[in-house]
Amino acid sequence: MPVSGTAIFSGTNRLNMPWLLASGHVAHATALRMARGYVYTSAMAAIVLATLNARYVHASLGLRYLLANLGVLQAQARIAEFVLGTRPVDVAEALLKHTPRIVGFGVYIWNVEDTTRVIAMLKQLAPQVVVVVGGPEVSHEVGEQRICGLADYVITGPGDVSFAKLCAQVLAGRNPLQRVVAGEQVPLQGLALPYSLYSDEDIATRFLYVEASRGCPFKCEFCLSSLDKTAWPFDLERFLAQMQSLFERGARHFRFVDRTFNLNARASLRILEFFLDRMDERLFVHFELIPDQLPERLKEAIARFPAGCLHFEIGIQTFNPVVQALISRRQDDARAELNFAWLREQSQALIHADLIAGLPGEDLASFASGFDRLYAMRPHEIQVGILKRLRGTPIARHTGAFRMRYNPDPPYNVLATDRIGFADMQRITRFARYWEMVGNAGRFRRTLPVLLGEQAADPADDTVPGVAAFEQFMRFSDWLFETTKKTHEIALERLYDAVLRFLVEERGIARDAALGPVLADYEASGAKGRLSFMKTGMVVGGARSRRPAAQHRSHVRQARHEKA
Ligand code: B12
Ligand code: SF4
Repeated sequence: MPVSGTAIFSGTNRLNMPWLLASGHVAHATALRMARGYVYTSAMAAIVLATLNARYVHASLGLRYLLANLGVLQAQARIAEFVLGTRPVDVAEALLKHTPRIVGFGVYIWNVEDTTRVIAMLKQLAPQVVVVVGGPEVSHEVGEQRICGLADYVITGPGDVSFAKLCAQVLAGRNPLQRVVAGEQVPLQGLALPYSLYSDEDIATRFLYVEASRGCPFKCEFCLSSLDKTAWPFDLERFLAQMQSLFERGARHFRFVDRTFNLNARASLRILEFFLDRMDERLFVHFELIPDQLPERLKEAIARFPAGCLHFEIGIQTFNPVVQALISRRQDDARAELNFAWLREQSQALIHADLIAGLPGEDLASFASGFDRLYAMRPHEIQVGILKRLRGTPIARHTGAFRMRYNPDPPYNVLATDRIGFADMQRITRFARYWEMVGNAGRFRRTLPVLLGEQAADPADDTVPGVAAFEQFMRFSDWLFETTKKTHEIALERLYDAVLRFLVEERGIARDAALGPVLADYEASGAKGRLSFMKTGMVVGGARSRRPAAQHRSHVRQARHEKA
C-alpha cells in the first residue's frame, strides 16, 4: 500500500511497539515498520483529531492548531472532519477505520449532542481507544456533562500544546491519572501556525478561518470571550507570511475569527493593506468589528475596497442602556450610529449586524425599538439571535433575578424571562427565522420596504403606513406561521406567493400594485419555478390576476421607478 505523509501502521501491531511511541523516534520507527513489513495504509493513524463542523464550508481551525503543534507526533496523526447531520454510527465507523490509539474530539455547542453519541458508541466498540475531548463546550461545567464522563480526558481551554503533551504520555504508556487537564495558555509566539494544513481542496471549496489575535478585553456576559483577560496578538509579520502562502496557493476567502478586529488600529490597518495590495475580483475577507471604534485611517483603508470584498459582522446586541449595563457591555451607541452611517455611505463593505433577544431587563417593546433603530442604520443584514446561556458565561448570574428560563439542552436558548413570556419568545424566534429568509436573503429587496410599510407598493402612491419595521414584520411573521405552520422547508415559490398574499389580503394593498415588487424580486432571484398565481392565472385570495405579460410590464415599471 502507498505510504503517504501521514501514513500510519496498522493498529493491530500498535501496542507491541513502544519504540514508536517515544517522541523523536518517528523516523526510526518508520524504518523499522518498513523493515518488518507491517501493513501501512494512509487511512490509519495513531492519533485522530475529529470534529463535526456546522457545515462542510466551515473548516476547523482549532483542530489544525492541535495538529500543527503535535511536534514529532504529527506524522502519526490526521484530522477527520465530519459535517453536522452525519449519523453518529457512521462517524464512529469512519473513525475506527483509522484504528486509532487516541481520538481527540473538538466539542462545540453545535456538535456536543452528536459527539456524545459517537463517543458512547466508541466506548462500546473499542474501549481501548483513549478519548480526549476539548473545545469551548467542554471547557466549563465539566462535572455536569455526560460527554466529559464518557471521555478518558478533558482538556479545558486552549489545547494547542496540552493535547500534544497528553498524547506523548499516552503513547508512551504513561497515562496521566488526572482526567481533567487545564489547557496551557502559552505565548502565541511559541505556537506553530496551522495554515499550511489547509489542503488544496479546503482552499478551493471552504471558508479559511484565520486568526491574527486571540481573546477579547471586553466583558459582555453572554459571550464566552468575556472570560478572556485580554486580547493577545500573533506576531503580525509571521502571520501575514502565512496569509501570503495561502494567497499564493489560490486562497481568496478569508474569515478572521478575531473577536474584535478593530481593537488595534495599527494591526488592522496593516492587515487591510495586505489585502488591498493583493486585490482581485475573487477576494472576500470577513472581520468581526466592535461598532463604536473606527479611526480615520481605518476608514480610509476600508473605503478603498471594492464592492463585495469586505464583510463586517458588527455586534450591537442591544440599544437599551439599562440592559447594556446589566450585561456589562460598554458601547457608545451614538458613535456606533455614526460609524454605520459612514460605512453605508462611504464604503462598499457588506454589513451584518447582530441583535440579541431575551437579554435580562429587555422587554418586547424595548427589543422592538432596538430593532427599528438598527434597521434605520441600514445594515445589509440583521441577525436576530436568541440569548443562549453558554456554559461558563457570567450571564447565569441573572437567572434568578430576571426569572430566565433556559432550554436545558443545546443550544441553551432562553425560553422565557420575567419580561418576555414563552409565547412572545416563540414569536421572536420565528420572526428571526423569517427575517433570515425575507429580510436578509436579499431576495426581497424591492418588496421588503413595502412589507415594512416604508414605501408604497405603487410608486404613484405617496401615503405609507406609519408603523415601525419591527411591528410590521411581526405581523407578517405571525400570519406566515399561522398560515404555513412551518418555519423551515418553505419552498421559495411558496414564500413569494405567501408574501404577495399577505400584502393583498392582510395589508389591503391593491393586487396590481403588490404584484410589481414581488414579481421583480422573484425574477431577480433567478428562481426558475412559477408562482402559483402565474400558473393558475389567479391571484391568491380569489381575484383574477394580470396576465404574465402585464405582470412583466409591471415589473419593468417598477424597475424603472428604482432607476429614477
Ligand atoms: C467559526 C465559528 C463558527 C462557525 C462554525 C465553525 C465550524 N467549525 O463549524 C459558525 C459561523 C457556523 C458558527 C456558528 C455558531 N457559533 Co460559533 N464560532 C466560531 C468562532 C468565530 C471561531 C472558532 C475558531 O475557529 N476559533 C479559533 C480556534 C483556534 O479556537 P477554538 O476553536 O476554540 O479551538 C481551541 C480550543 O477550543 C481547543 N480545542 C478545540 N478543539 C479541540 C479538540 C481537542 C481534542 C482539544 C484537547 C482541544 C480543542 O484548542 C483549540 C486551540 O487552542 C468562535 C469564536 C472564536 N473566535 O473562537 C465562535 C464560537 C465557537 N461559536 C459559538 C456559538 C455560540 C455559535 C452559535 C450558537 C452562535 C449563534 N448563532 O447563536 C452558532 C451555532 C451553529 C449551529 N449550527 O448551531 C461560541 C461557542 C460556544 C460553545 N460552547 O461551543 C463561540 C466560542 C463564540 C463565543 N465567543 O461565544 N460558529
Ligand atoms: S461579544 Fe464581542 S466584544 Fe463582547 S466579549 Fe464577546 S467577543 Fe468581546
